[in-house]
Amino acid sequence: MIPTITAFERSPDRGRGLARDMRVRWALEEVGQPYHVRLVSFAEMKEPAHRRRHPFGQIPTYEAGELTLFESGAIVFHVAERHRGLLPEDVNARARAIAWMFAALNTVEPPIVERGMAILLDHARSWHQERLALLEDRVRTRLVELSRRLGEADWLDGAFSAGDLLMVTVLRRLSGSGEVEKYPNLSAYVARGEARPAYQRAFDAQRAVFTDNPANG
Ligand SMILES: N[C@@H](CCC(=O)N[C@@H](CS)C(=O)NCC(=O)O)C(=O)O
Repeated sequence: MIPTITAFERSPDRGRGLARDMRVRWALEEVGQPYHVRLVSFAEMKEPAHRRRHPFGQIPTYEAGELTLFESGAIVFHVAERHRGLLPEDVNARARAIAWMFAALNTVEPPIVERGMAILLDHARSWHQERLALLEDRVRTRLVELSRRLGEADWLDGAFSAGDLLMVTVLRRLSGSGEVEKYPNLSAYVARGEARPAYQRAFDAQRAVFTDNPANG
């Protein structure tokens, strides 16, 4: 059964692979699972047909047979559970890899998203610069902590896992800010993720959605 995922018809990131379908595509590529993509416009995402797939009217979603899932973390976990290669066999190592999945989405991603939203939506507010400084501090705290824990290791806990896959995609959301580059080990960690052939296939596929759309000139 070939699953179908959803992605932006016109991603605001202009094909830089920052939208959350990227992590799902990457997971599917890592395990060698082919997939179909249903592209949705912003208007379609808010219509009942898509809200049946995703209660919050967002991407990505995942459909395979009778199963419909939303939330990128839940989808990556589902893929990792059903295929070999993204979670260790050893029970304790598996639990630790899952903890890193949660850490990526629950501890590291929120301040990064808050910072991004503030830049996007609040730049005209009188208090913007003051709040941005505060949010950037919160991001830096997490980066310092993550950098310390990663140390000289290639991946967060032994072999590459779904925890690394999510963490790399979360750190990539800071692309262009120069923040990750302040921590050479984190920068190298992201580059290691991006160098994986599965990452590159996923990246090229999402980029093609942007480049193949004549409206993007
Ligand atoms: N926690 C959700 C967040 C989903 C999300 O924010 N998706 C964004 C794209 S990366 C979206 O659909 N934004 C459009 C909107 O919210 O209208 C996940 O990880 O899947």
